[in-house]
Amino acid sequence: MTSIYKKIKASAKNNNKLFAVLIDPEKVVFEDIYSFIKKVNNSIATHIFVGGSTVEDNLTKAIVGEIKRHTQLPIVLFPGSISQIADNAHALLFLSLISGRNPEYLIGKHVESVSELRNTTLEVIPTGYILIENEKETSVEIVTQTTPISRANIQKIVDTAKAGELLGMKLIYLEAGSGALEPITSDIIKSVKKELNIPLIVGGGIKTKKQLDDTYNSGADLVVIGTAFENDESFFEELKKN
Ligand code: 1GP
Repeated sequence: MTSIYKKIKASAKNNNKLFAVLIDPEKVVFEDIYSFIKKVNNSIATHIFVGGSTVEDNLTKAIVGEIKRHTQLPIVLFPGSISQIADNAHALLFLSLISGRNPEYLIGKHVESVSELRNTTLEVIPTGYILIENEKETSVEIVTQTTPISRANIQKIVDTAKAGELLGMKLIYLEAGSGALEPITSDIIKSVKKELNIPLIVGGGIKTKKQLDDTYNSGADLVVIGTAFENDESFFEELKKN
């Protein structure tokens, strides 16, 4: 099987846009997963991401198991903590929070997670995770005790993304925060994209088809949406497969 990362890379090269629906195990009702995943399957989604800031132990594995019963889409863990490593998913974004200066989220948690990862067949994808300031405090900030980069400081955002690439990370994820009031701006995405040779993921605060299209047109290779579907599943109607 071609690796999930290789496919993301090939898609980015060919300008085939990718779309991930984010499922937070704490926010989904187990019994509703089947009907939700049916909508995901009929949409433009190419990936399902699973993760949240605070998730109780073992819940992720149960949720991934149920999602897998109903879809062929690759399931990628987007973990907020080590307890969200579930060996029944396909891949894991090995996130290093490079916008912050908390060593725990730059390398500490990663070292701790290895004893668990060793026993899985998860495809581990090193990802530079960059939190960009939003008007309200995000759960990532609270949980990680880090400060996001100001949206006005585009050069710092670009330099941070490039440093991640130079360190060998395979993806860069620009994050406005779950439920952000506004998505990451076009200027930021364009400037980062211009300098990067690795695929770019963008997420946080995208609630409309227009915002999604703007995010793609600015240069995002893969866009992640979670909250908009939690608030209103009819949004899937606008994102149906052709
Ligand atoms: C959050 O980027 C993701 O980590 C998605 O954000 O929930 O705002 O869509 P939303």
